[in-house]
Amino acid sequence: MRKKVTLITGVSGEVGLALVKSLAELGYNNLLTLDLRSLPPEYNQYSIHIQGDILDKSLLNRLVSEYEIVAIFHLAALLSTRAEFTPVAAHHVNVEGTMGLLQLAAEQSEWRGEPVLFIFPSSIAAYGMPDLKTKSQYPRVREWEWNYPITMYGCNKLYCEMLGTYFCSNYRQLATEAPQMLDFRSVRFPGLISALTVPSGGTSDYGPEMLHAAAQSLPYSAFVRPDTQIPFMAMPDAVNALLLLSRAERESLNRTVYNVTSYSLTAEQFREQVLMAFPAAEIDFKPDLKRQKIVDSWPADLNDNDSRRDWGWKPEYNMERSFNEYLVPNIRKRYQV
Ligand code: AKB
Repeated sequence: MRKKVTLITGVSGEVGLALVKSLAELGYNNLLTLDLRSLPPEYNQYSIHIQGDILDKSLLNRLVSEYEIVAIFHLAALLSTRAEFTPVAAHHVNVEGTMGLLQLAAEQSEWRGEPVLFIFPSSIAAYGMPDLKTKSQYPRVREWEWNYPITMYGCNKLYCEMLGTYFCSNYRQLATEAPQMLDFRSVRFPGLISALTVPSGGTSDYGPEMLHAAAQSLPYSAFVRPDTQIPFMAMPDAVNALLLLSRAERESLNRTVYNVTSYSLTAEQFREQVLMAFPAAEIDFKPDLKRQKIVDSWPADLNDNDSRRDWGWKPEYNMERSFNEYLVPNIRKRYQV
């Protein structure tokens, strides 16, 4: 008999490393992880790790022949800034990679006679505010508003949310009597901040980069204007959101895609928080016009009422707790300052 496993793709990224550790600590002893990179040695205890590409069909076929995949956390993606430099590669990974996994999950669901759970982190990048005036007029956007992304990554995320919803509700059902194929659930994250890892390839990275630079006494120039405002979330809340959504009763979910957020602040307010912890930090602002345009198109905040109502979402880290109890102490430990 094949071993039942929960598959995590993109595990070597920021969310993946935090998620695999949390799942293992919660007693998930059946984790199968997949990434182009190897896992840092201290993470090897948490999963059976396969180094490989989600676009490699023969690898996915091999996994299915060896394991019964009951749930998938599909985290592998090229983020917003990186995707603008390599849009075709981003489309391959972000869209075709997701399509391949949705198909795998649909086939597994049919074979098992029970839907595979498919958790898909999406992003504020799925939104596109046309200008700063509109951004300030609509500060807390709902899931269905302003879905006009201006980046390849944002387009990819929005389309894959729709693909997942289609696989969940309509795939082959209009043509056959096929049962529900898979149980697709997605959260749109704001900018995430981890104390343990430094992001790369994203456009919300100026926040965490500021903090990690300050802790290492390195000068830092943020690539946005001081008044730039987007929502952020500490990594433990992001992991908690994925876990809560994955454990919610299907019947209580009224949507397939949910906003989640924690606190919204400007780049200047972010700098002030960093300076409270590291008063000697040298932080200035040198906006990069292209990256600025991307962040300006993202909403200043998200309305996550539906997540709160349907599956009990509530961030544990507001801005103060996030900096004082999670980010600053752990970053000090990390850089021994
Ligand atoms: C990025 O900046 O691309 C990501 C995101 C907001 O999805 N951090």
